[in-house]
Amino acid sequence: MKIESIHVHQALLPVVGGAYRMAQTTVEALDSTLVEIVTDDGRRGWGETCPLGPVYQPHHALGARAALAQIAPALVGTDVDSPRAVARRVDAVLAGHGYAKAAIDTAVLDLLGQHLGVPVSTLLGGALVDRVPSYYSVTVGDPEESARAAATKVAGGYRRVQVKIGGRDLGRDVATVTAVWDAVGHRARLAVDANRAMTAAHALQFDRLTAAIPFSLEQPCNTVEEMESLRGRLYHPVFLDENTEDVGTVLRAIAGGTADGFSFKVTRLGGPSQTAVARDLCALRSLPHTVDDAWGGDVIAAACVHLAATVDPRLLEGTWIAQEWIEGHHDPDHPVVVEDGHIAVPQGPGLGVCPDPDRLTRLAVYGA
Ligand code: 0XW
Ligand code: MG
Repeated sequence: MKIESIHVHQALLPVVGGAYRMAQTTVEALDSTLVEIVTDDGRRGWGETCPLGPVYQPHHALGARAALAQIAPALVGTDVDSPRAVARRVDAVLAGHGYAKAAIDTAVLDLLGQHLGVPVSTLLGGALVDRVPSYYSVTVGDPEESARAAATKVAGGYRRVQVKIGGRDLGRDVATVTAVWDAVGHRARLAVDANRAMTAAHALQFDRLTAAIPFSLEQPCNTVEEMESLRGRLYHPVFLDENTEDVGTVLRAIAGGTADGFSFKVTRLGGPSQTAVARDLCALRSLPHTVDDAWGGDVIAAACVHLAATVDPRLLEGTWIAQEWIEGHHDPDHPVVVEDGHIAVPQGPGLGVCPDPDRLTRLAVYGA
């Protein structure tokens, strides 16, 4: 199976409800990049990368497309032999830019799955479940509004709620988390995500003021060094999200005891193959983690769910997908959706989703 051409598409994804609010940034529409690899035997494999705007992490849509313009010509005419072999070719023409390479890795897994007649979950280690738990993310808001949203979602089947905080008075964050806890209590597991907005001093104060509420504190501070400075000083377990920019950082955090868990973003780690390595490192130390991405449509959602299905259910915190915040689907025939707080693992060989190119804007074609 040889790569005949690589098509790069764009999908603009306006946020349902107008805005998604986090501590330091609010996004109103997301710019997703889809990669379609066409092989000489007529197969089409898909990948997707959709940074959450340009400041959530050091990724942006134009950067992804520039990286793909560098990579794609070098892949045309080469074999789709294994994800590792393709990754070596990709790494030989561009250093870094794992979030763009992630779309290539996903498309290669899709093609190999189709070729072998197995789902991507099988290529990643084998699905242990046929549906995975999702979690709901309550954006930064006032206490009553946040408590109401959390209670509604828990009543709808979600068993984990992430509450966004930060970028405002500490008292409001304490009040918000307290209100959510009062509303859902032990009916859901809580995560509190400051998306890097706190100083270490604020994180310590917030931690003490909420000591009686069980939750994991996700990425309160900006840098790995600040996060390391919190080690052993918090009541709450601490999760790393934005800092996990590659598997090496995950390894360092595990070895150094910096994190009690992780919120993995599949594209940030370089794709499903690299995230599977992070999954295995976590399994060695019984560390819980999510398997999700920052944003995007059915393709990245399917990739996340396939990988999440291979995680020891005891360690899987859930898979967040952007579906509730997006109008429509790349593949209306096989939409990836949350139902009853869970997401079914897509069926069939490969990813099990195939976008309709008419719903996308073709930006570039490399090869025939
Ligand atoms: C809740 N998420 C998975 C969705 C947004 O992309 C942010 C992210 C997070 O945990 O930071
Ligand atoms: Mg997070």
